Formats: sequence, C-alpha cells, structure tokens
Amino acid sequence: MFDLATIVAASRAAVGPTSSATGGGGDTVILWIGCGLMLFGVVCFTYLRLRKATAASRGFYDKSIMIVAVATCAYMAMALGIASIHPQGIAPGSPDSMANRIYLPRYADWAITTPLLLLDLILFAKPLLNKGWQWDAMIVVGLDVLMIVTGVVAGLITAPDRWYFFWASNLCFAGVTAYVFTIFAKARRIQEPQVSSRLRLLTGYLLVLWFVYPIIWALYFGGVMGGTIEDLSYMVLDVLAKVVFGFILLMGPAVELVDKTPSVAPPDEESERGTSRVGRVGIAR
Ligand code: RET
Repeated sequence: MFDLATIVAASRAAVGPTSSATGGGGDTVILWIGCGLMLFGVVCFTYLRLRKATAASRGFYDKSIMIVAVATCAYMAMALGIASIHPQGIAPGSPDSMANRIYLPRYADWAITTPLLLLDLILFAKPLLNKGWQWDAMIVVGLDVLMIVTGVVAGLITAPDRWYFFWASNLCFAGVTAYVFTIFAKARRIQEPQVSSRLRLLTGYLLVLWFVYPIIWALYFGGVMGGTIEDLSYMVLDVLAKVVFGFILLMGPAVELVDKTPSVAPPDEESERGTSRVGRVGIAR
C-alpha cells in the first residue's frame, strides 16, 4: 500500500514542474555513498553505546546516533530525488541541469542536526558553565536554526535578494561561532587534561569545518562551482562534521570524565553579581 516508488512519485508531483531528481549518474552515486557512510555512523555509535555508555555519558551517545540517523534519511531522500527542486525552473537550453537546484532534505537535516551538534559541545563544556547557561544555549541554538532558515530562503529566491539573506545567515553564523570560540578559548582552564584537550579539539575542529559551508554555498549559487562538486563537497563535509566529530567525541575516556570534572565556574552569587559580561552570560570568566 505504501510502496516507496509511489511515495517518491507523489513527492515529485507535489513540487510541480520545477522539480527534478539529482543530476543523475555521479551525483546520485555521491548521495548514496553519503547515505551509506551515515548509516555506518549509526551502526558504530549504537555499538559504542551498547558497549561503553554509562548513566552519565548516555546522552552524548544518543545525540550522536540521532544526528547520523537523521542524516541517513536526508541522504536517502536526496538520492531518490525527493524535494530536490529548481525554484526558478531550468533555463531553456541550459547545459547544466544542476544549476540553482536546492535539496530541501539537506536543509531539514541541518536544521535538526546542527542544534544537536552544538548541544553536544555545550554539554561537553559543562565544567566551564555558569548558572544560567541554558539561556545562552537557547540563544545559540535559536541563532543556528535562523542561520539555516535564512540559508534555505536565500537558495529559493533570486539575486540580489538572495545575497541579502545569505548575509543575514552569515550574521547568525557569526553569533554561533563567537560562542563556540569562547568555549575554545576557555577550555584550557578545565582541570581534567583529557576533557580539556578533547574540548579544544572538538571546538577547533567544528570552527574550521563549519566555516567551509557558506563558502561552498556562495561558490555554487554564485555560479562558480558545478552541482556535482557541490554535492561531493557537502557530502565530505557532512561526514566529517557528523561521523568523524562523533568519533572524536565518543572515543577514549573523555566523555565519561566530563561529569566527574570539577567546575571552574565561579560560585552562583558571585557570577550573578559579576561585572564581567562573559561571567554573566554563562561561561566561566
Ligand atoms: C548556509 C548558507 C548561507 C550562509 C551560511 C550557511 C551555513 C551553514 C552551515 C552549515 C553547517 C552544517 C553542518 C552539518 C552537519 O552535518 C546555510 C550554507 C552561514 C554552517 C555542520
């Protein structure tokens, strides 16, 4: 009754004549490889959870599994051509049927998984966090979701408005990276060396990797980069940002030690009265 071919055909019909599957051939292969690698992540993280997780570290495993599970579904949807659209249609006689195409499942994936990645990082930085850190986390996650939403709007509309939304998205991105950088800069203060060095590695890795996403976006929608290279670049980046990030987080004893690591945040009253803005916004002064 619910066979996959009917669902795929219905979804393609629903997005109308501007819809298109992937560019076919190499692009579809790239997306299926992405799907396979994310599935590999699901299997590995589930195995690690069953073997290693404790009551204190379980949340990190669960989030990592959720992140790669969502990506597996998104890559499957993209490989099948579901909700991959050309909002402006394909220009008649255009040699590149991949130009200006947008995969909606990619942005849905990012809107769910980037907040989870940030939460992983924030909770790993627990020894640095002051009272009230939940508000900061909410703001950072809010900015992150707004970054993805303005990014998808930018992809759906035409220039010059497209670039206004692109820069709005970058502004949100700047807020997110400033917060992550604060954690990076203060991670050295954590007394447990394994937690401290792993947190520096995770934040540094995230900052470098995430920075590449808007560059790929601008090159593709600016007409400099073709659709196949864009597909390949995002696939590699997504695997690095989800699967490899998950391994860095979960491998070794660091994830088990976070909960036992003494806090370096000032006592509550002091942090509330503190004059330093950083002290009040939730990361140790
Ligand atoms: C967009 C386009 C508009 C400008 C900016 C962007 C940033 C995207 C980022 C995505 C990160 C995705 C990750 C996925 C994990 O698998 C939306 C591309 C700033 C930073 C980490």
